[in-house]
Amino acid sequence: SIEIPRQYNAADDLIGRNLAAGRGAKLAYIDDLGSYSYDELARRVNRCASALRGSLALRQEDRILMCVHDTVEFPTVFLGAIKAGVIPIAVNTLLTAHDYEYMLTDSRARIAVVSAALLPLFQPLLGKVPTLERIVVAGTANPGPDSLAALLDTGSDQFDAAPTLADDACFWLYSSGSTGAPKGTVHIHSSLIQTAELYARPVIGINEGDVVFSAAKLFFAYGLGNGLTFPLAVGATAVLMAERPTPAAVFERLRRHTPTIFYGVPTLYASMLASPECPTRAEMRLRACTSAGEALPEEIGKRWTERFGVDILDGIGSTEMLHIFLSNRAGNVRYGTTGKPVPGYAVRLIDDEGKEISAPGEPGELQISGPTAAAYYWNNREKTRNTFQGPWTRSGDKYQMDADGYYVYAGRSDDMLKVSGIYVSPIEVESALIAHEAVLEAAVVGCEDEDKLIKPKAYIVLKPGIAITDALRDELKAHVKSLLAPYKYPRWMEFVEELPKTATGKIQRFKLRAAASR
Ligand code: 3SK
Repeated sequence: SIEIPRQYNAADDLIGRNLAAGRGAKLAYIDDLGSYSYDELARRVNRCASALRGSLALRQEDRILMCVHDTVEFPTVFLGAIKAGVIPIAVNTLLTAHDYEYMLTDSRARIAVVSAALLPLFQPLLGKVPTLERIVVAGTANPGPDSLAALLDTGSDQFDAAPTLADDACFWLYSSGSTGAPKGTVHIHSSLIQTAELYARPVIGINEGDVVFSAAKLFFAYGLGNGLTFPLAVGATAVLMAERPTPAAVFERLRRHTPTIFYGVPTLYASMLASPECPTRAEMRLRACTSAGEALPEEIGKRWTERFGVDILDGIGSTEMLHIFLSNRAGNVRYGTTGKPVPGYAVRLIDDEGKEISAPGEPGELQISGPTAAAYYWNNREKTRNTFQGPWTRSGDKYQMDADGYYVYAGRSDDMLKVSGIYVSPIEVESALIAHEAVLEAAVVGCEDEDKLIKPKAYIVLKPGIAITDALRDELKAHVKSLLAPYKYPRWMEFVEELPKTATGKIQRFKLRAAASR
């Protein structure tokens, strides 16, 4: 790991190093509405920091929740808060009002900064969540008194960073598990720059000449590194896109901005390759691509390299470790594996008896040790103790090592599914299905689609007398989408007479997983 002074502010470092290097006039961001130099970003961050501490009267260590699409407003608020010593909590923009109510209540964030399109989900929470004092609206075409633009107008171009320490809480991300509520994962100031120095610089080879584009959004730990920490750490330029990363939207940015580094997830790479609209090799100037979120199928990787002449560096990270700790390397890519440990991190595989596995081919739980581990889960001692065990962080992923030291994904230790790179709890989907009047019981497992990527499949026992029709299938899918974030809905439904169960009535998911994979 790199040396970080005891008094250290992550935002001050990420912005200040570019001004000190004379990059003030260089472009830091390009979003859907414009381009912003490092000088302009620094001004916005200072204005935000001074407005948070000034007109909003926030104190050091207060929290603000951010539900913000990928525009320059994201780095403005995220870094502005950090510079002010205020703790930003960046949350997934695809969730429900119920999820946001939980996160606001759990975190006791005093302010929510919310993209205009998401305001209807948050407005009813003002008054309902007692600790929420105000909603600031980002990305509005008509900036009113509650807008981020108006708030920034109250701030100053100059702001001295709050006297934070390297070990102080800096920002949170929420991480979900198979049971229980999402956990506020508390990261410290020193971690952001460490992810850039340990992974992005040596593994991707990012430098100030790069133009980077991440289809993974900034609210994910993966996207946050890709589109904020890494480019700012080296003075590169990042392209931001507010809309959903459909192949068409991504192609448009690849053609318009010709990034040199592209960061995606396997589902997106598969659908890009399947699209007739995909740009040609000659239209692009990619020199590096990365994938994370779920294991990249070998076939997708090979087809990408064949088509574009550039490898995808598949890796794995976690919200808890902040970014990638195991990755393939340029010139040494072995598709179908997640590569080898990133220097600066140690990994080990632990068997069911708690013993470390040393032989190749034996699967065990992957545990990681490295300087970017989160400090703890907010208000959750039990889960903190279970996940963060001394220097080791448990991943919940099973891996095995091959004879050459490459790590190969072998599934989850819990029941969680990774769908397009986002965790989905099968239990949550089952509860939503059971809430429908036609459903008696339901069990959800992962099933591979035609690209070998996991999607939720539901096995459903209907109440007596309910007929199986296409209309019922559509209704059940719509019902799940109305209760949960839409990406969680079951892509397939199989109606069964009964679910396989143990003598004590526990659903035997392994039998359903085996059935789903046939
Ligand atoms: O899902 C991953 O592999 C990942 C990668 C980088 C940062 C965070 C995550 C969850």
